[in-house]
Amino acid sequence: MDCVFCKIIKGELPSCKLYEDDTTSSIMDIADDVDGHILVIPKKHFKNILDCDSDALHDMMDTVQKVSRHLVDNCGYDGVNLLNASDESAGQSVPHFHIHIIPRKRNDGIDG
Ligand code: DGP
Repeated sequence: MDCVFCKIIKGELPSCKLYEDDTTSSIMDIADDVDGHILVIPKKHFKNILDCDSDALHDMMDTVQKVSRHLVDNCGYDGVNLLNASDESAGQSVPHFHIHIIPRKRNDGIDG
């Protein structure tokens, strides 16, 4: 399948990987928009949250919490925003389920 995130997970494309376990991978987003923008991705291909099974969803949220805790406990951030776009109608540009983690600091000036 011609899926950019499947290729990253298989090691066929490079990525800056921050955390990995049996079912998920966490990488830096390629977009140079905000510091520390991370994507959490299931290793199994699902188009988005609408077709993700409950085991994979549980594993994804577990990883999202782990990575978020790490950012707050060890990297000087105060909180996080989580973002998911499911379906092109919602702005999804990569059709492999992923959750964005945007690390936040008090008064960092980022909208949202
Ligand atoms: P979304 O628009 O919600 O589907 O987010 C897709 C994100 O994926 C977007 O922020 C940019 C990121 N992205 C696209 N291609 C690559 C890639 O090859 N490597 C990495 N690390 N991120 C990518």
